[in-house]
Amino acid sequence: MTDPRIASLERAVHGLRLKTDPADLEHYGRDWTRRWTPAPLAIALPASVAEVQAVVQWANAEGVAVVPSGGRTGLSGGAVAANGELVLSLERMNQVLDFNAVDRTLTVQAGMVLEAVHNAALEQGLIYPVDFAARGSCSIGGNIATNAGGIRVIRYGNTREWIAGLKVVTGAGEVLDLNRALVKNSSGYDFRQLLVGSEGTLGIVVEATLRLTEPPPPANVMLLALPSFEVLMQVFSAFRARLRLEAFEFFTDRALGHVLAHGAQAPFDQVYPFYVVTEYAAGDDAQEAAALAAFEDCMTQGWVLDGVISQSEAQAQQLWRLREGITEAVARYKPYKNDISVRISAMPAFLERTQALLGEAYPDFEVVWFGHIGDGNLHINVLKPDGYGDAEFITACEHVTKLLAQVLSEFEGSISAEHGIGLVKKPYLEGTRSAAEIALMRGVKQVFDPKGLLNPGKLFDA
Ligand code: 2HG
Ligand code: ZN
Repeated sequence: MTDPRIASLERAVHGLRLKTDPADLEHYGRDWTRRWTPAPLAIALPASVAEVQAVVQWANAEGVAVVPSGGRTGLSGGAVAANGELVLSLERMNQVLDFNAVDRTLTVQAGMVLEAVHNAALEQGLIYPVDFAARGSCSIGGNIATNAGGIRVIRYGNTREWIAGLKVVTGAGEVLDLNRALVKNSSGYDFRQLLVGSEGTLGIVVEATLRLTEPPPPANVMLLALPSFEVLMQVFSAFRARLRLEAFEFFTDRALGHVLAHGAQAPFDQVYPFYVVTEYAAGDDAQEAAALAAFEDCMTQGWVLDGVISQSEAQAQQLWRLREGITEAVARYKPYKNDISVRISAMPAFLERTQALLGEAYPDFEVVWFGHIGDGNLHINVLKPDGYGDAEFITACEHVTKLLAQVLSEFEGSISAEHGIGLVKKPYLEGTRSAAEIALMRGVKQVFDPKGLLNPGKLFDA
């Protein structure tokens, strides 16, 4: 029997597209975490801001929880609907609304896929520079909701730097047009930035005005082989001192092993313990010479053992695949993911402590390290061994995450660098944010979403 609330929603929002097939409930009720069993009430697919607002107003009248939904590529359970919530998918709202050449802004609907945003910017001779491996599936609204980072943060910063304006529907059902693409606006609280990274708990992003910038100079990609963790920061400093870095990413031999097993081409004839893939401006002879000099200095110091420089766009992509393919290559092991950050300067000491902690804590589990070393952001994926039940494995990993959270709190780092808190990291929020901050977050939630209907249970419990 159909839930009477669905008929009520259909009456309240005339013409709203709804999906209730079991396959759709399953598809839209989960994200890339794959940990929770999806169980949404229904999927609403509004086509306009007015429809989003009407759905939220209906949800307030009926007391129905709403989970905003983009590409659902999140890794923290922020878009999971496992408790009879209404999923509000923005996927039909995926158009460019405006390009302004003078302001250098692109206004888009929230359901637009990141790659389509990139292409729309390129058509205007400009770039939207936030980029990561999920570009073909994630949506700009989801990127904004999590303040997504990625592989070019080192040069361009996180999503929040690129948001000139936001249109949102609050939990109370009001439409707010925030900042309206002003460059300067010193008129009180900046709700636009408050909404960025709020994980769908305060409002639903429906439109965004994005800042664009000029394309970078031609770049080369270099893959470096390193003997140890200890030299990572030295290599980073040596390269950053000489080059305009667009990216500086690292991964371990284990990570590479999984990507090769998944079909990528081996970069060297032999195996090394650690690798860095870096992209840097190489538009002229001086820049190319600087890159070679940085490489040679690091070789002389013994910090780098081997290297390859891309000779073509295709080879650059092959080298990038070694780093960007890791998440997909390890997915079949249902990894437990940590996405942590410390100040860049604290990285060497933190790495040492964490390596020792994980070595002791996980003698039986394979741990795959990679990440955005230039941003102080590490991804630590723990792979589930055969023979372990899902629940048993997660319990073991959560125990270690508690220890890791303690180390992070000593280092004044963050339990979520760029993936968000969602459901997965909720138990550890106190290690990263003070009690006073969390109390204020609850207060803010109460103001924007008085009935607590937007993405309930994400970030913190009611
Ligand atoms: C990346 O940097 C993503 O590739 C995913 O943030 C990280 O799978 C992960 O743990
Ligand atoms: Zn990442």
